[in-house]
Amino acid sequence: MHAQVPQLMHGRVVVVMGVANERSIAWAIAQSLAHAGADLIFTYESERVAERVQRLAAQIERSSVVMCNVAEDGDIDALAAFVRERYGVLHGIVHAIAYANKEDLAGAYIDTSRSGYALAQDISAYSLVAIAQRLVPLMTQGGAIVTLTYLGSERALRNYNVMGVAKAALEASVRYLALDLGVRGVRVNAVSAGPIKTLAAKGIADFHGILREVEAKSPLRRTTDASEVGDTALFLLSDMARGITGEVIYVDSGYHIVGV
Ligand code: NAD
Ligand code: IMJ
Repeated sequence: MHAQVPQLMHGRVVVVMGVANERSIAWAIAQSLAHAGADLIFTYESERVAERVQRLAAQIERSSVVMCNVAEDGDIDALAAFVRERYGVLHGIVHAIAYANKEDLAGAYIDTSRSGYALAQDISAYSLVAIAQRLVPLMTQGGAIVTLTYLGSERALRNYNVMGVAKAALEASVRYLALDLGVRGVRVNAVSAGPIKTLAAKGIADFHGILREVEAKSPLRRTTDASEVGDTALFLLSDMARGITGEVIYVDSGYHIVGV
């Protein structure tokens, strides 16, 4: 399947943040990167998922695993120290992390608390800045950063609420980071994925109905597969995308272009 893009990432070191299980979009991105020859560093949120991520990473040659809760500056400092000591250089970062309180992802946006708003922004948007601050100094040969976003950043989508506002901040952050980092040869882009049944989609009201809507209305008449997101992230992290920065690329079967 990946025969057309052999070793696009040979000799490239990439940090992949956000694998929780085999359904995670970050895991699909890791598959694409591994097939293209990249060296991968997986980070995981907490001891709760440690064993699962270590078991998954063991399936991939040339990989290592580090704990990193992005709410903790010290954890990100430790990640940077690990990458510096073990690899000496970094070429790519995959940021596939989001979190909001469950109660803020249902009902009315107007009910969002100050602390719920701050939490969603901190984990889902500010974390990209905190990570770039500490890891970009290791991108001494240039590099690329890819994050994950969703259509709820620009359309008011039922229940997405505080996450939509955090994703709007994340996308704006992609543009400002791209402006900062271009002179260093570091590109920053986002992939806006269509709905995919992952842990982050569990318990979302009528997720099944949302998937059916994409099947019915999108130009490609089907839902998004995580492997499609993986291959687009690979493209953005590779030299094939050397002219692209500050951009949001949609991998959503074309759903977002369709009018009523
Ligand atoms: P997922 O639950 O597998 O991944 C989310 C990850 O965020 C998990 O690995 C979790 O451990 C991590 N995380 C949460 N808080 C963290 C913290 N404090 N420190 C470190 N890691 C933390 O679900 P996913 O769908 O693969 O989500 C990945 C990204 O894709 C998210 O940014 C999400 O918003 C985005 N996205 C998902 C969809 C979808 O439909 N699933 C669509 C578009 C965009
Ligand atoms: C999430 C909420 C509401 C509607 C949603 C989603 N739709 C989709 C998602 C339509 C596709 C998934 N998504 C794009 C996300 O970014 C999810 C983020 C998320 C999910 C949870 C669930 C469990 C929890 N906190 C969360 N924080 C962020 O406790």
